[in-house]
Amino acid sequence: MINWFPGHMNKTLKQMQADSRLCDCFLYVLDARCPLSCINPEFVRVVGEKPIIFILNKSDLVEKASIEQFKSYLISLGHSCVALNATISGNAKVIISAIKNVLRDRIAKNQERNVNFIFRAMVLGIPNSGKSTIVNNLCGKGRAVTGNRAGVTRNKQWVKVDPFIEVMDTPGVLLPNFDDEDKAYNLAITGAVKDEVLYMPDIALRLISKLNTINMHILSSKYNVDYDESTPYIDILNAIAKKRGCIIKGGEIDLERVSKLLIMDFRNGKLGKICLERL
Ligand SMILES: Nc1nc2c(ncn2[C@@H]2O[C@H](COP(=O)(O)OP(=O)(O)OP(=O)(O)O)[C@@H](O)[C@H]2O)c(=O)[nH]1
Ligand SMILES: [Mg+2]
Repeated sequence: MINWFPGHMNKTLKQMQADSRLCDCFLYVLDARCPLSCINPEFVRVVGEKPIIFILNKSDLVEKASIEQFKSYLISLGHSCVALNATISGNAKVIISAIKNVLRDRIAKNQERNVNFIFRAMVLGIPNSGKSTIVNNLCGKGRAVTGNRAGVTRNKQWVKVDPFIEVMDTPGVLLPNFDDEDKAYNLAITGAVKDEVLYMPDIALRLISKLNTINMHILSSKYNVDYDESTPYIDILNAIAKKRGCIIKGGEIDLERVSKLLIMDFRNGKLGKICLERL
């Protein structure tokens, strides 16, 4: 697969490492459609030994059973974890409770000594996982710029979300290389990688393969196309193109357009609540 780790991400990581000294805990945002693919080994150096609260974001796009499985798994590793749909105003309050819970001993000590102290949490994760949406939800204002594509946040910013808590939004950082091609495809499918650097038909074919493994009927019922276990994925994509009028002059299939259509339908939840990973 292509090399997609842009140079500016190294600079971002260095900055995050420097800023992390000021932080008391980390809000590690995972896309609930592929939580394991969102774990970035580079973040170990940023987080160190400090507490992590994993946020299974975009949980509205995933079936409940998967959310519960991943939540139990992350908790079993000794971390905190909350599931979230950050697009609904007020939902992120659970994060404030989670921060207060992981820092409860330090908060109690401060109260004993009657000192006011600001605790700081850094929001980190791969691009497009919803970090800025979470920050906006936490402060109730459009403070952080968001967008449904990778690489929206460029600069760091501290935002007060509670009398005693500030959070910092950070730009998304991808894994510098992939030993696991499947994880790379999950990130491409869910929109963590800029679409401009991807060959969309390649991503669409992999999505078809994954969806058929999960449930053979997802695509047939959504697009009203016929196929079985032995149908080549490209034929399924062509059949969807015909049904949706993705045809160019001369009757040829518009592969790029049908690929984008399928991927966008998945990203927007139009194919149902689907997790791409199993534990
Ligand atoms: N369905 C759904 N969409 C979400 C959720 N959270 C965020 N989004 C959408 O995901 C897209 C990306 O959100 P951002 O908050 O910009 O993501 P980010 O992690 O800050 O991205 P970068 O700054 O590029 O790293 C936006 O279109 C959001 O509306 C969620 O819980 N559910
Ligand atoms: Mg952002």
